[in-house]
Amino acid sequence: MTEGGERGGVETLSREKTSLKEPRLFSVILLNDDYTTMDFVVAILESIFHKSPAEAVHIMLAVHNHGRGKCGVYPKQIAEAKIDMVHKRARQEGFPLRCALEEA
Ligand code: TYC
Repeated sequence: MTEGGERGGVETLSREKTSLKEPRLFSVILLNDDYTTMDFVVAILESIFHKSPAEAVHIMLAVHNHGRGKCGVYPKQIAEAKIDMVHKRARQEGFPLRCALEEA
């Protein structure tokens, strides 16, 4: 609330409008390939996406069997940073593992 002014003894007050928007959310989608090892994918899901060992195996097998699977949902910058980390780690190990970004 901010003070407006005073006219004839009547004080007018004006309220500033604040509109807070929820951040847009994005899914990180893991893609299957024929060369990345299952163990490496599980390690990525545990270390970068903080999945439990059981969840990580479940997601890895879903990707292996269906071609793609969701690793998590994040604000855009965080999702992009995680994708960069996956691609960098995969490149370092010589695997073609890829992730995609999808608006949730
Ligand atoms: N299809 C791979 C294999 O048979 C395993 C794999 C799973 C690779 C998930 C990528 O996102 C992936 N070794």
